[in-house]
Amino acid sequence: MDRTKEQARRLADSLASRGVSFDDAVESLTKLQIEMPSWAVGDSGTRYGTFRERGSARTIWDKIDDVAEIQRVCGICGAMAMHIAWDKTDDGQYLPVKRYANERGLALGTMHPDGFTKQEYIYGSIATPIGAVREASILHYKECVRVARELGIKAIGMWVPDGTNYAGQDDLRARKHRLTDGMRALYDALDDDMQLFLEYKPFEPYFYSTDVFDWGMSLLTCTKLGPRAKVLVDLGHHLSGVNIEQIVAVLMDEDRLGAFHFNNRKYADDDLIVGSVNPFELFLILNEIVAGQAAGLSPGVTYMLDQSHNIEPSIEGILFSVMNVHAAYAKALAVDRAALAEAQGNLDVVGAHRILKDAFETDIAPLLAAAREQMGLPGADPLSAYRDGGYAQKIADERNFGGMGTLGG
Ligand code: PSV
Ligand code: MN
Repeated sequence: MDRTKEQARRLADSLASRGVSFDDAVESLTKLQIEMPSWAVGDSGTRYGTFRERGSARTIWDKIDDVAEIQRVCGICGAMAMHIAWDKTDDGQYLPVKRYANERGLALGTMHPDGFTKQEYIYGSIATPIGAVREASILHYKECVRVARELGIKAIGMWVPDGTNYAGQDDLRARKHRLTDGMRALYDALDDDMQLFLEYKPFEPYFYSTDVFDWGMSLLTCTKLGPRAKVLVDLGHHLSGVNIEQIVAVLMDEDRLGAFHFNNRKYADDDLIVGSVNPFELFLILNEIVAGQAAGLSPGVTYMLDQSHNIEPSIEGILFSVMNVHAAYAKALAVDRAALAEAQGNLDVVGAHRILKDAFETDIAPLLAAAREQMGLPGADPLSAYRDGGYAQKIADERNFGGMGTLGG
């Protein structure tokens, strides 16, 4: 037996002793889907500036090509999430976009409306005191729903970027009412088979208050709207020390966990490669999902990346992120659930904690390799397959964007 097969056999035995089937775990790994945000493959930056990347996507067509390449080597990224600020087409036509994506084996994923790119949003979009801006925001939401319908998209991912910068600037309760009324207008515009994912964020672009500041505010608003309004958890949108996995557990239990924006933070909304700062936290989040789903909760959670790749090549950053989520998910599948429940029942604090650590430290490479083989991917390591495939060179050659300053070109 060769070394790889021997490693797989040993892992299968170890998993079996935990009540986990190797084949079932592989099957689950092939079924995971992570939507790629169109905005992660173009150039992005900070408020201090944007570094340009050789070969970065310039148009919606480039973005689709890049996601198709990501899907070629990862196999679990079959949809591109859209943002109708940045993906707006000049002629308002979106069917050609859908056709182009479908021809490359991709679907179009969650639709994100705008609320921050225009001058009129200076005091906010839907919670602003200015009635005309609120009305324009509602028209924009309705247009996004119309486009979603045309493209077969079933979810709107709503980040309300509104807030205030100074105490006393606006009436906080009045803002809450404007927010709820605006979200109701959006919710009511949805078709019966569409969902609304409401994202929260404690600060930025405003720094005194934001209108949907945490998961509680998002949940409260969703509860008022109806059962198809659910909370979107962006991993970067928490203050230091917040226990995100507990938020996930509570939302699942309430049937209000809608979607994730994966990324990692060290200080604020850093939008770094997910799993790069705190892989144990990522594992614990996925562990809650696996545990909840085993209990029949939130079967249809939508996963997306929401990252900015400012110094690393975007596609490489995205690939490594997808690999990190896939690995964390594999480890979450490797938890001995019966032993964990028993340890918890026995008040065995260290024993219970150790069961999670054992799963986290399990070498799950054979599971991922088997899943990737089953999906017919070019290799067991997506990043290496990408580097070997020549796509980076191809887009660097083809996408002439007029020079990169001191880097030449
Ligand atoms: C805001 O920080 C956010 O997380 C929202 O999801 C936006 O749509 C996205 O980032 C794009 O920057
Ligand atoms: Mn986000």
